[in-house]
Amino acid sequence: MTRLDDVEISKTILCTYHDKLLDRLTSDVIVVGAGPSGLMAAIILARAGVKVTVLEKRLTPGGGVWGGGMGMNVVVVQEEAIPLMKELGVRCEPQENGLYAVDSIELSAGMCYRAVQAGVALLNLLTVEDVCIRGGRLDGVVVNRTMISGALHVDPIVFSAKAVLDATGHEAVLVQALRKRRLLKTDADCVEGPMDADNGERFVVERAGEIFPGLWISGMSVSAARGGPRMGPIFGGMLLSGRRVAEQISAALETMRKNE
Ligand code: 48H
Repeated sequence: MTRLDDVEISKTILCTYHDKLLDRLTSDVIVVGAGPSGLMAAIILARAGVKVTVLEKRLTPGGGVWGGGMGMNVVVVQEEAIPLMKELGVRCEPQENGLYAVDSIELSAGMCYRAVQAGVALLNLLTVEDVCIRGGRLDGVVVNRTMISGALHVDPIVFSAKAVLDATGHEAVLVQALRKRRLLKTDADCVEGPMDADNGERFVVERAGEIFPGLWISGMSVSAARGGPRMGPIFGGMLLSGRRVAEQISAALETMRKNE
């Protein structure tokens, strides 16, 4: 057996994490929130060679997928999301009603695995507290350790990016940071609507997009920001919303490259 030196173990963690953190202070894309829509967007962008950093406040990435419906660890997806599930390598069990049942542990863990394998830096236990705006464009986020955020008077640090995705689900944290300063001109009074799976799923896909220069929204952030219906434990719309926003961000990065 290798002789184990306790300090060397600590040093390995410190050096590796320090290098990763330093490298990720600047990214092409920051995704805030490692739920299904944010992870889907991150995977697609990273597979296309984009430098993507995901910031997640909890210990465990995966967002609302882990809990399935009412804590029963199964989620539902619809036909349109099956190609994405195949790309993720996550198994779906077809049902007689045309829906598919998915093990929520396989989906959450599978998305995290695919993201990291694609080159995404997934930094957990970091809470995004605020936004940076320069020249009318959102170009970074203000971050603190989750254990510190809101508990201790310790100043945060900044991560910058060419594009930022608010994938924080029901909380829509970055949208709310803009709203409280009255910086969002549209949808100022919108709140998430009551349950309606069919329209809710359509809404989060169709209305995903750039809501402020430099800031995109996907998944439940779309419902919260633009007043769409909630949809309960069906997750195809979250994945498709993430894909849609990844395509838009990809096109925006391409335009930025041409104008550089
Ligand atoms: C860093 C943060 C912060 C912060 C939050 O809730 P999510 O799973 O989000 P989506 O939109 O990908 O998926 C929504 C889905 O899970 C859901 O809730 C559905 C379908 N509900 C339907 C219904 O009717 O209720 O993930 C958001 C992630 C979580 O992991 C949070 O911990 C994280 O964002 N997060 N990360 N800084 N300030 N706030």
